[in-house]
Amino acid sequence: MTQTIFLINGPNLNLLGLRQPEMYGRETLADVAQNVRVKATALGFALEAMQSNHEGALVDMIHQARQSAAGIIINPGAYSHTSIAILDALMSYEGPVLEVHISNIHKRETFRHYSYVSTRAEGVIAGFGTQGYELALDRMAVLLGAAAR
Ligand code: CA2
Repeated sequence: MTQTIFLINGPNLNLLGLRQPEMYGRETLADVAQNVRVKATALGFALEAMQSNHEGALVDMIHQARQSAAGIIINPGAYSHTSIAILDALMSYEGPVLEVHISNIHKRETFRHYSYVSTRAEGVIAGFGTQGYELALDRMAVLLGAAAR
């Protein structure tokens, strides 16, 4: 049966490509989902891309992943730095979790240097622009045993 990967984006990432291109690039969130989906299909996975600006809705998506997703690629946005609720939800999820940040959070304000989610994630990508999502998918394929490395 085809395994599904959840691509979850948090608050304000619906504005991708529409504002602050110097920080977050010119690709829209729809472009990102399309690129990752093409790659996922080539690797034999289904992709479900979702985004919310609401912490509880993100928690619900992670709960949904417990039944439906073989792995989670998540950019929790600003909630990375604040949300124990999202961390707890991810703790209840058994599959691999990869965290993506478009910008290099370690080169920015100190309040962005700590991510609760990183304490749960198998791996973290930061500062690779929107390409980071595709790199995370490559890694997810390895973690799920669909690609050798
Ligand atoms: O670098 C990242 O991916 C972040 O997760 C983005 C978050 C920020 O709070 C994190 O510290 C790092 C902010 C997302 C804002 O997204 C926008 C995209 C385009 C235009 C405006 C905001």
